[in-house]
Amino acid sequence: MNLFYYPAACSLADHIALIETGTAYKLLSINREKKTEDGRDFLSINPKGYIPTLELDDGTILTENQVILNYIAEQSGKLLPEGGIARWRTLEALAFMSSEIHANYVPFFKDFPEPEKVRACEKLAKAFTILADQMGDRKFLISDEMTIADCYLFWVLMVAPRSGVELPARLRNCFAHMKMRPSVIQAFAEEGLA
Ligand SMILES: N[C@@H](CCC(=O)N[C@@H](CS)C(=O)NCC(=O)O)C(=O)O
Repeated sequence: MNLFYYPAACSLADHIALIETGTAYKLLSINREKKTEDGRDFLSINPKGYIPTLELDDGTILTENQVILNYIAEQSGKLLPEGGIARWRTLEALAFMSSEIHANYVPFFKDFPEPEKVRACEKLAKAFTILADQMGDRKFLISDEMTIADCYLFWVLMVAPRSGVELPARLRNCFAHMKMRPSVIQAFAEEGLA
């Protein structure tokens, strides 16, 4: 399968999940003109025009980070608790990070007016506190085992400094230990990140 990505963008979560689960994949970047690395028109592949976009071996296209992460987990049988409340907490955390954190990064990515940035900072600070409280003393967000929520969490924490919001210590520590995982080191190398 092909993962369309921009270096250091939210597709990094899916990239890490692919490596963690041992799934075979090919990375394809997209340039400013929305041409893919293998010379195709990206908008004809995904009219939404954004990444992550997953192209399955039969040509099927999947979009939306939460869905792609779920697909990778379901296909591999890894990174998603099989049942019980932990499974729902994982999905809940993905939805929370997407709508309450990722969406509130937009004012910083697109340089919105200051009042919108201030409002976003307030929401982000609250959301980070909620995640840190939820994490408690566990190694990862949901349990001591890594899940797809942690793949997304890693990217969310990596980007947090752009907002200027200080991360709670638990999240800073989680980011530091995840950064040393072989999957993260490999993903950074493959995306050409420092
Ligand atoms: N709703 C999408 C949003 C994905 C998204 O925001 N992707 C950004 C990168 S982090 C992107 O491709 N932006 C480029 C654009 O919108 O042209 C998801 O959750 O997957």
